[in-house]
Amino acid sequence: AKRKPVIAGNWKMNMTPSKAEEAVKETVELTKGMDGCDIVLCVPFVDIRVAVRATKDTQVKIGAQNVHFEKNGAFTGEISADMLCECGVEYVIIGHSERRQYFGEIDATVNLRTKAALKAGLKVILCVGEILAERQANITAEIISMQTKLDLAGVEADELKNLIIAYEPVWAIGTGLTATPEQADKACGIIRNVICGLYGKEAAEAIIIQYGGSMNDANAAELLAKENVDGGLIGGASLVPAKFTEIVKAAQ
Ligand code: 3PY
Repeated sequence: AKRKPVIAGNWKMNMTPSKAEEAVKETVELTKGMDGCDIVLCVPFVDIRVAVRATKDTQVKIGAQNVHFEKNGAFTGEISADMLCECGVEYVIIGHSERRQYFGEIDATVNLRTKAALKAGLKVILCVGEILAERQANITAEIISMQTKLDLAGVEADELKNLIIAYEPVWAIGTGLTATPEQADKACGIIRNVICGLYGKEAAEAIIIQYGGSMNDANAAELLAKENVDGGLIGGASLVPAKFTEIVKAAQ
């Protein structure tokens, strides 16, 4: 690949801090020396402290799975970008389909979160993707183009270096279904074209676009081999350090 891939685990709501510490340490051990891709683990908020400690001065970086868009204030239960930064978090997932599906996330709030996180210096993993009915209605390109444009409204060109887009077809998330390498490549290419239209050719060639949706140790290599697929956002398989390591290995 022309671009250095980014392999990111999305632990979702799994792992208490004690289990997290073990899994992070094991992942650090197993992936030692694998510097052909960037390696990130996006963990639950309460696991951040142990995860950051266990990855200090290692090749593994820590991310969160959401962030609020206001700087601070009366937002009970929320976590700000400044809080994440001070805890040593470098990445944050924004707009995951589970948040869109279960927690009322819409493109307008994804956009606010993205701008706030980038302003604070976090690296954003922005998730877009069509649902099954949209794919069946043949409007995948329209949906992911629209999401990308709405989610990035007002994001400056010089902030793009800290932006990763994850193409996550919703029908492939937590279902065991995976997009074919061709489907993944095509969708990532569509997103790259949108970036080209918004920010120009150079930006489009530089941006990391991941595939996510049941990527695992068995299917990672063929997905990552595709021109437009620059890494993965990995759900279930990222909870098992040996499996996650196989995916990292496939990205070397
Ligand atoms: C999955 O693989 O299920 C994901 O949602 C990754 O974010």
